[in-house]
Amino acid sequence: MKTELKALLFDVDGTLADTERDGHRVAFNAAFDDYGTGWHWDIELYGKLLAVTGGKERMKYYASEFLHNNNLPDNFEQLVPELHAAKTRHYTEMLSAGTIPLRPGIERLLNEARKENLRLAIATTTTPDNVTALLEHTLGSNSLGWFDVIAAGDIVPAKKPASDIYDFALREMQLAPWECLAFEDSHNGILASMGAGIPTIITVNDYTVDHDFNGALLVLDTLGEPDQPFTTLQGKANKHTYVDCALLQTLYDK
Ligand code: XBP
Ligand code: MG
Repeated sequence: MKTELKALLFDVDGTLADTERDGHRVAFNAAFDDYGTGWHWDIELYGKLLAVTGGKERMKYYASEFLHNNNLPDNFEQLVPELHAAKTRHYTEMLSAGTIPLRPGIERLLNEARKENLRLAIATTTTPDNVTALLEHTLGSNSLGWFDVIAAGDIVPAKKPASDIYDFALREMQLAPWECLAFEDSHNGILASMGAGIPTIITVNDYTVDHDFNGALLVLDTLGEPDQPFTTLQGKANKHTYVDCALLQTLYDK
């Protein structure tokens, strides 16, 4: 059966923007300070905590694996959603100050894909407000309408590495996985996208450069720009130096 590339599905954190180290991590620490927990997640520790996706889930993982449930406030279970709401406030304020830009090539590729009538979607673990704030403050509020579906946060039972969020986005778009390409940055991300059956392109960041991306169509340092070529870490991009729709079509046709 002849198939056609119809849609691009994007992860957010680490893929659209480098949000973790200087965004989410800083916002978590600000929330911990607000509540006087005495916790601080430094850059190295945060890298370990990224093993678990989702902010609430990450705090629980920290409590059980790093604090070993010692010195936890009695009301910890109730405190987690409150801390998370405070963290979301800090994070979205940071985004509205314009401190976190999109990664190279993202804006260019989204614009080109729209011209080529490729459909767009978001499939992320992060809270919906965080996605809205990132898009509004980087691409403008109209950009929310560029995406057929913004699948985010707690709308599915299981977060990445489960494939649920991608399965949800595919259902909403009424597309089969082989009609799409996904963009991810992490091992948990590619487990989710490929778990849903979607061929996946990876752009790494400092936290994910050593992750296992077995099965990826291509692993790059960034999507690149005409004057800022990408470096290929896995797979073949032939003569291409930045990701555009022509390269995506070549990868898809393989
Ligand atoms: C992103 C995440 C998110 C953010 C925090 O994973 O793990 O949890 O770190 O977001 P992915 P919230 O890029 O694979 O979707 O605090 O809003 O949950
Ligand atoms: Mg990610």
